[in-house]
Amino acid sequence: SPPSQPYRTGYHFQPPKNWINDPNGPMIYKGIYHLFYQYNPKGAVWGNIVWAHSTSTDLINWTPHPHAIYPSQPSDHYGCWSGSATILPGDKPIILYTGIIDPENTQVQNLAVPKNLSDPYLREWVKYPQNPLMEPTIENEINGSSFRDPTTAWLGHDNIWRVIIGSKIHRKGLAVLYRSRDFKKWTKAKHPLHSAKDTGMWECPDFFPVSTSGQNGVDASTFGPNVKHVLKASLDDTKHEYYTIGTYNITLDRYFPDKGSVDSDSGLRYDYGKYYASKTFFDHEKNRRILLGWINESSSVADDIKKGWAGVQAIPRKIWLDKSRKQLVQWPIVELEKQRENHVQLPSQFLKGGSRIEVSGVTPVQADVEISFEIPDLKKAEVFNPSWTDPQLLCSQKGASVKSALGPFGLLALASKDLQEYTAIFFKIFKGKDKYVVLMCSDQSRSSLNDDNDKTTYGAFLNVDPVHEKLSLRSLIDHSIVESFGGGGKACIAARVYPTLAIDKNAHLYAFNYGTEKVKILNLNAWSMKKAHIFESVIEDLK
Ligand code: DQQ
Repeated sequence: SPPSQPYRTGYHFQPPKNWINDPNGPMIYKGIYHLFYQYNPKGAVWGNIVWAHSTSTDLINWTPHPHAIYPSQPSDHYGCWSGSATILPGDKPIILYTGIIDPENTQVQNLAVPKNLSDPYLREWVKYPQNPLMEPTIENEINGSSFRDPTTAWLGHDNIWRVIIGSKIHRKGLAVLYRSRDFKKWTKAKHPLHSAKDTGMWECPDFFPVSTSGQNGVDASTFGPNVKHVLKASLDDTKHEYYTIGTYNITLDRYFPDKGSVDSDSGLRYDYGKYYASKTFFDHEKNRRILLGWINESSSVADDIKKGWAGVQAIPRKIWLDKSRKQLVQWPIVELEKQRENHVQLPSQFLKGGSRIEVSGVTPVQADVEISFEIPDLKKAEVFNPSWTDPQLLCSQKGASVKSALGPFGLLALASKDLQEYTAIFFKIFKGKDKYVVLMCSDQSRSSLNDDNDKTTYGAFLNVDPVHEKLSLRSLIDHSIVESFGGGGKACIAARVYPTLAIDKNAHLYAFNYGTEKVKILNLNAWSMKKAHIFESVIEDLK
């Protein structure tokens, strides 16, 4: 008999039931990773928001704890929205979060500290009795319904803490800056750290330094010539996240995006699929910066209510500055590889135009697949039209079924035997004016026979030179998730899919090439993924 819950994940984080959204306050404390997240204890749709809490030693297997932060003061009576943790000197974690104070969703910023620092699980949190610390007023010109999501704070050489809060004035999105000496009395700076016209409300901003050499992360309070800074905003209007790379001038307390780095709808994204309200933290034990993000459903609200849950967390990604210094690179944390089993490797081989090979020996619904290609003859590539500026549009017009010379080639995930259903993750290569253009797509249009799902196709341009570099793709397949990394993490696309046939033992995995020219598979490695221990114990009263 078919499984009653075919879309529940095997190794992506999700609670047993109900709605989840943004990751909150991620940190490492005494060797334990903490994930808090927006959670509705009462149902599978957004509402009644509290901070649920889980801890882990590997960011993959998680132990649930009682809710950490929930309405208990006038300053958060109507909800405990997103926020961040900062580790104060002396290894003292502190949380800033947004409290909702009335039915109109007026927003203020609150503080909470662990009750007992000797508990590595930080199970109990105490709110500052004088909350809120920051509130909207006429004088400070903050709109009370657009004032939320404090970041991790950073400390200047002047011993003053800084934090930014997402906001907007009319259509201008902004990162409001506050300063404090003691983390309790905060003063709004005259200028925002940064703003951009016509971007609407900036939710869940994130601001952090990245090293200009290598993949190591650095602490939030690192400045100087060896780092660049990154500013990310989650745009409420489009539910897409954009980031820029730039320079932080600490004297002016302002951020200047590099030329060519645009913070508007044409800018860089962490993920070109479904991925939102993300947040990074510095893992000082492993010297890396880790990115967490929420992957929402693409199913209908009625289906979410029927299945009793909605929302998952993406696999945590290590994040660093690319050698070009023009973009970030992301890769699933190395700990994920412990979940791998049943390794299958295919010999290097040519994949003729219009052909497909099945990858057997792994469980196609719960797998990790890495494939890399080499293109024997690039000369035949279709000519790129410079008016093609929108990769998502290009991927939807030139989906998996539209062949060109070089591509589509890639993977067919969660495919039914007769290919009535599949999700295609693939590349197409075009000949541009002075270089080749690589397009990466995740085509969900045939992912399910159920048309109630949002089956939008996603796409990104991939900054890889197919003349000198191999073209690689890694996809993390997990029942209703296909999370893909192109070019070693230069473009990422997370997708949600809900097959009706390609579930459980009836799903298949293929490598394919529907272009007219042959491509060479250099490597294909696939693994089944072990089920992670996430909420396996019976959860009694979480509160
Ligand atoms: N989710 C939270 C807000 C945030 C939004 C509420 C982003 O704090 O702006 O659940 O998804």
